This record gives sequence, structure tokens and C-alpha cells, in this order.
Amino acid sequence: MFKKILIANRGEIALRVLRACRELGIKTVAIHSDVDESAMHVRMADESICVGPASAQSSYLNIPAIITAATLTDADAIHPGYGFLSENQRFAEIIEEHNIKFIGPSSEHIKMMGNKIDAKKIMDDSGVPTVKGINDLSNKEKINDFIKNVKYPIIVKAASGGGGKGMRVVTEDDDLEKSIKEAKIEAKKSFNDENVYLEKFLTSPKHIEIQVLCDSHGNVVTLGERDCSIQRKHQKLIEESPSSVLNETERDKISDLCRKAMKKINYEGVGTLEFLYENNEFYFMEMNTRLQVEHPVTEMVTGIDLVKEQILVATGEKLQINQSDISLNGNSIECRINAEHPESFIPSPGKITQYHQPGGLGVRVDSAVYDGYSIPSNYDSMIGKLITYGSNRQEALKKMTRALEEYVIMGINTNIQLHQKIIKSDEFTKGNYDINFMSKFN
Ligand code: MV4
Repeated sequence: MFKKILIANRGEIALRVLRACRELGIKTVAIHSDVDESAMHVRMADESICVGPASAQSSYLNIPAIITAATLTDADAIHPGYGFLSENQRFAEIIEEHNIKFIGPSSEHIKMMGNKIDAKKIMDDSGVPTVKGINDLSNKEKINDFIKNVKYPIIVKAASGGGGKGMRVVTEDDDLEKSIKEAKIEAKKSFNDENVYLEKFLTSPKHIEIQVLCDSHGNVVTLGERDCSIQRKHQKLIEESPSSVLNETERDKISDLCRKAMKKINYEGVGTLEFLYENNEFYFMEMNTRLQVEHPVTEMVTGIDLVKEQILVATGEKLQINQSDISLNGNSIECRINAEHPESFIPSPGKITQYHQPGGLGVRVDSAVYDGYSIPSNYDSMIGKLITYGSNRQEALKKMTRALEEYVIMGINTNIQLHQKIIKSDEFTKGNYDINFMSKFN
């Protein structure tokens, strides 16, 4: 077992990892930037070390400083959380070269899934359904044949993409060449990789993702799905598990395929397979090789501590859970609480002058803020996650309504009111929503 873990992150996820470490009897090292000196993750850790000035680039993304911090504190593993360096192949590689364990998959798996063309190919080869597409754009005739077959609209995507950058939807022949050119330029700028591919564009899918957990001995379990369709500008806002549109047969079918694929590639750690879901069909899009923001809804319905399991499999331990031990019980919903202006969605950093967080049965708050805390402007505007659990979806919704009402955050703007409006909306209440929900919502 690890004796000490360095947590290469900040905010709520640093606390989440810290808490798992404490329960496992593992010492923790927090890293922080200048402006985060009094942040909660620093206060709660056994040790802390400053890795640079405020900008993420010079602190939480500063690989040499983080490796130095791990070496100086004698940490035997590094947990990257999400965002920052969590899916950085080079970071995982350097850590391993220093004989420190990266708590995540191998750098090869990170690389494999970092390229969406490769990822799709691997999943397709393993029998996981993918969106119809074409990767070789050097032959115009082949492109024309593809489009004749699938018909417009189609979407141009960056091979190294994610989060919507380097994407173009094309509805007619006249725009195709220009869109490919533009996407290539954007992809080159954003990812230093101009490689793009085409897919049939699905117009009103849901975004449903499957959670996997794999040890280093070939054991794989899936932990159901999360519906993450409520998003705005590729930022998820609300996630829930299970999805209200899947039945057990559909869930088992896609989960079986995911497990087979993970076994085939010898994946290790936690991971998420992202799908579009339309007309009762799943289409694989990409795989995330990290712990995700929305992991708590899965924890609530499975009763499994994903971070503890992630740490345990990283030590090389065999999974103690079988697939038959896993069942989804009840429903869980997560609202991401952002410090942002309610209309413009512009970040709203500043001092929290009054703070009260909701509690009670079935209410979980994952946040690192406190009364009097000043939210720095240098990082993400997500300041917490409000998660509720109920024995059915209606109960989880009622809890969410009550908890949002109870939540008091003064001194800054938040999206709490927006959440209240979404939660009580007819379409959300019915579970009748897809990825276009927010663009139609006001
Ligand atoms: C798509 C799609 C429709 N059809 N691919 C957006 C982010 C990137 N990971 C992939 N994305 C999409 N790919 C095909 N073939 C629609 C989106 C999309 C989307 C997907 C999931 C959640 C929100 C979204 C918002 C806009 C577009």
C-alpha cells in the first residue's frame, strides 16, 4: 500500500482524493500556487508545498515543480484528479520514470485514447458500436461516397480534440472543403495536431457514458451509466445516474461490450466511455482515462467509492468486487455549482461573505469553499457539486429542489437559480431531454 500520495490538483477534487487517502491510512501532500496558500486542500493535507505562481501554467501544470515536490516529500504516488495534467501522457511517463506511481492508466493507454481516431478504431475492432465515419480525407471520391451513404449533416472533428474545439457541422457540399480547412487550422492551433475526421452528425442525441473500473490482473467491472446531456458550451451542468431512458437489457448490453473492450486492451484504472444515444442506439465517441467530475452520482447508486478503488488498483491489488456484486440502487443527480454571472455566464470570482451548505439525508456537497474564502480568478469557475440521492428519481429531484433552496452563497454570483429553473422544468422532470436542452432553455 502507498504510504504517501501527492495530490496534483486543487479545489473539491483535491479534497475528494484526500478523504479517500485518509480512510485508507495514506498520508497526503497538497501542492498549491501562491494564491491558493489558504485553500482548503492545503489546510486539510498532512503536508503542503508551493509549486509556483498563480497561473495554472506555472503551478498546477508545472511538471518539473510537481515532480520535485513529490521527490522532496518522498511521495510514492501522484493522483492527478481531473483536468490539469490528468490526461497528459508525458506527465504519466515522467512520473513512472521517477519510480513514482501515476494513479491512472499507463501512459500508453492515455495516448491511445487521446487520439479519437485511434480510440474509435480500437472500440470498433472490439465490437463497440461507433458513429459512422471516415478518417482518410485524402481521397475526394471516398469522401463523396461516404456522404452519399450517410447523408448530411456531417461533423468534422479533430483527432486530438475534445470539448468541442476543432469541430464543424456541415449541412451541404458547398461548405465541406472550407469547414475541413477551418477545423484543421483550429485543431493545429489548439492541439498542435491538424488531423481531422468526418462523422455522420446526430442531431438530437443524449450524452450517456459508461463507468469502468479495471485492475492490473485483467478484471473489469462496469458501474452503470451517467446521463450528461444537460450541458452548455461543452460544459456539463447536471448529470444523473441511472439514465431515465435505459432499461436493464439495454444497459447490460452496452456494459458487456465495454467490459469486453477494456479486457481486450488491458485497460487499468477508472475510465469512462462516452456515447451518443439516439433512437435507442449507442454510438461510441471517445474515452476519458481519468476520474470524472460527475463520478459521485455513480458512487451514490452503486455504493462504491471510486477513488478508493482507483487507489487500490493502482497499488496492483486485485479488484475485490465482481460484476455480480454491482447493482444500481435508487437515483442520484448532480448539479455543478459555478461562480458565474447568471445571464452572461462570465466567471464571478471574489470573496464569499456568507456561506451555508445544505445537508441532511441524501444530500452530498463536494466543495472546497468556506465562509470568507476568496475564489481566485485564475482557475475554473466550478466551486462545488451538489449531489442528491433518492430511492427513485422523483425523490432525488425533491431532495435537489430542497437542497438548492437551502444553499446560501453570498458575495459572488452563482448558477444556483439556473439549476432551480432547470430542475423544476417540465422536460427535465420527465427526463425528456437531449444535448440540445440548454440551447432551447430560458
Ligand atoms: C457529435 C455530435 C453529434 N454527432 N458527433 C461535442 C463534444 C465532442 N466530444 C463531441 N461532440 C459532439 N459530437 C456526432 N457524430 C454532437 C456533439 C455535441 C455534444 C455531444 C455531447 C454533449 C454535448 C454536445 C454538445 C454539442 C455537440
